[in-house]
Amino acid sequence: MFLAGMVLQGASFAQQISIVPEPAEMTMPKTAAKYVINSNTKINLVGSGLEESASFLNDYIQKVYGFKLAVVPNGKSAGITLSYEKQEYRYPGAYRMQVGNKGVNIAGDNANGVFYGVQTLIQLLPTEGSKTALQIPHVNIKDYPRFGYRGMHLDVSRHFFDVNFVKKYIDYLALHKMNYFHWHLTDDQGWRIEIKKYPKLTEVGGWRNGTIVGRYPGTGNDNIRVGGFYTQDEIREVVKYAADRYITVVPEIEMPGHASAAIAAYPELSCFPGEATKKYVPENCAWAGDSTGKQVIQSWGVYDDVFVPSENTFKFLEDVVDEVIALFPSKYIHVGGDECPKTNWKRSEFCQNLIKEKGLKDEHGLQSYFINRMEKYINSKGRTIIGWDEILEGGLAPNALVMSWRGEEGGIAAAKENHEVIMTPGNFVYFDHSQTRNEDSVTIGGYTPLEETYSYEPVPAALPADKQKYILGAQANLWTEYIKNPSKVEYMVFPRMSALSEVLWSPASKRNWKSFEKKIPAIFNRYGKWGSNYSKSYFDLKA
Ligand code: TNX
Repeated sequence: MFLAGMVLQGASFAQQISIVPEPAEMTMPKTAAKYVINSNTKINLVGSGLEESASFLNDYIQKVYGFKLAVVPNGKSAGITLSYEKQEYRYPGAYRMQVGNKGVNIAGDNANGVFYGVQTLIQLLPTEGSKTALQIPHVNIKDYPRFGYRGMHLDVSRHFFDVNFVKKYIDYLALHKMNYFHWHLTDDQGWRIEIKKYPKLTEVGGWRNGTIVGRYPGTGNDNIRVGGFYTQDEIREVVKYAADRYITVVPEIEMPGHASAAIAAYPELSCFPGEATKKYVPENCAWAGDSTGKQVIQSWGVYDDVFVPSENTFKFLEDVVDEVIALFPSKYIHVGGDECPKTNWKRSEFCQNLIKEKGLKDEHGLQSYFINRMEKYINSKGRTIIGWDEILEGGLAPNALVMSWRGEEGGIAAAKENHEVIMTPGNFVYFDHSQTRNEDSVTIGGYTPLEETYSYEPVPAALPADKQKYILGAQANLWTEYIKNPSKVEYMVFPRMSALSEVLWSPASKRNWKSFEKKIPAIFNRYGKWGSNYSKSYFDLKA
């Protein structure tokens, strides 16, 4: 009986390896033997540049298990060894890992690969049992990413999230081997990045009355002043924090639409400054704007108040871009471009004259002119623009990368024109959609259950073989109209983010819903260890 129990335990343990995203290749020796990590275990660093990986592991063990390991540069003793080993793969981040009697060896193609090996090791740590003797199974892994762009977005405009939470969010990306954080910093309901040259952007544009009028009243934050912004020092701190985790932060500054917070601060950026000045004065609320009585809009949606394509606006945007570029080393600068109503451009004499003067076809041509001009400026600083798929309207800017959100059509069209593409189609990767039909909180609408996200294939079958290379990867977006605190962010992203990580990292041949399903209990245990909220709706669906 006892022996049979042991064998069974061994067999079931072997199946309990639940690494997400699933590694490219993994073999387990036929043994239930385990290597034990305890407070005497050392982390040996062989080579330079491995400190970040060691400290991420140490911080994790400290936080979850309450002890720390000694880090030994050029160490040779048994324990955990981090080192380098050349591996030829398309994207950075490949690593090999062996766990055996003598310990754990992680060899990365570069420091990023070692860091990903450490993430895998973290997922081998037990979520139950002893917290002082951590048993990990013997295993051999060879792993590398499928896509070069593995992204998550966070809208901090509709609701503001402070630096501490942004860092936590970045840690979630790191734990899932994701490498791009798209920071949606400006929108109609708030401007969140300090721009030294235009202080009113955050003094006025960073704050609003929390009461939401219109759709779903009562889902806001009551009749109080809400908002906030990041100082430039805080932005630098976040960029560094992300870089230490091999994550690039892509900033987004919305133009020409979704610009009414900026216009509340500087009405001259609108086609009709007089109207704008009046419009952003709130009525009947406890917090009624700054000393001039101005505040940003108090409802969700898309607004006619967009940037006027004047020389004054371009000067303003170039100044903003200068400060943004100095803060963010990212090759990519996101300029938005989505949902720009043409109402004001249609009724503005200035815009109509500009259309004639520049020989443009119509307002869509004007949108293209706007984005092209900003692209030229941003390219002159050595950076590439990203835009939402509406930037295809009226002609794509020559070097732009397209984020395809209204389905995949925009992405397919852009790739056919030899433009780089990141897929973010609403049906699969909009994490503001509900993940259950029994939703117990208000969401924006849409239904995107876990399996839907898991089934997503970023390279469309409709794309000719020679154009597939333009699909750099995919990203999930988290718009926060109905997400006003960190706990709801976690609830909306987990477990879908874990599913997405497998879409982006694991070889297509390794992606299997049935195997992923088996890992869900372990994934949930891990969220528990992180102290994170998550949606258990997957089990509702099964019930
Ligand atoms: C569309 S997706 C938007 C956002 C909203 C979102 C709500 C995109 C480029 N624009 O401004 O928050 O829908 O799902």
